[in-house]
Amino acid sequence: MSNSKRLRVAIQKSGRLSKESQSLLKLCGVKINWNEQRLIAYSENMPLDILRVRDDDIPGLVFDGVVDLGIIGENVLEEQELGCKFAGVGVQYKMLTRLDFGACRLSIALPRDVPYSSIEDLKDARIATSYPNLLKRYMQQQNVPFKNCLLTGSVEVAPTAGLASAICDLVSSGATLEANGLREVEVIYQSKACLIQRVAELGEEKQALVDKLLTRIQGVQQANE
Ligand code: PRT
Ligand code: ZN
Repeated sequence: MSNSKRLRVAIQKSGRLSKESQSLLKLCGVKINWNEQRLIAYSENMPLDILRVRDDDIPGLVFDGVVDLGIIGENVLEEQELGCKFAGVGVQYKMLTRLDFGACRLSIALPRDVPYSSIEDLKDARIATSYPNLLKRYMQQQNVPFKNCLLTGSVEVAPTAGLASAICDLVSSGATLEANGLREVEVIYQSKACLIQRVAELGEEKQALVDKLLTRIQGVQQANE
């Protein structure tokens, strides 16, 4: 548990959420000397430190109270939360706000020439994905049994490589599916980045800083609307 007097915020080190997480903090008036190599970046004008980690590590750091806040894609957050739930482990965190970046959807896609009329067509299909829990929840809700093929990368080439007959992957523009001869047949989850807080009390001063940041974030987001 973090008992530091400084607020600890975890953001993605390098990837699709990094730049916008950094810009958001900057727009909220947090001054940081970003040194690309450092795991920790210290704010010069607020009692706040940034931890830069892989996005997959952020939910666990918040669940365990090792950091106070985290900026993370809802897809990763919910996938991990469901994983814990399916394993019988409870997790806790507070959802502070959805953010206006990192938008994408998790979709099932099939080779373009494979006919598709309904989810029933996926009965017993082998589906490659990095999101086994979100996929499992969706297929259970639809009452359609399937076979899970867990891949942590290159999911879109699984059908061509003969590893699976369908995929379930993140989509934003659709260009990757298109380039791999795939077509989207079911959208199973809509995601954006979000800001979460650990559930354990932060203490008055740190909580006041969180409240101030949250008000500023809401101001920044309204100005962007
Ligand atoms: O190294 P680290 O583990 O931190 O990063 P990562 O490689 O796991 O994640 P990263 O940086 O790729 O994505 C971080 C988060 O950005 C995701 O968890 C989503 O919340 C969000 N996001 C938004 C996306 C996309 N859009 C997206 N398009 N994440 C991934 N993609 C990939 C998708 O997997 C597919 O390969 O982009 C490709 C599809 O894009 P289109 O535009 O061709 O459809
Ligand atoms: Zn990741």
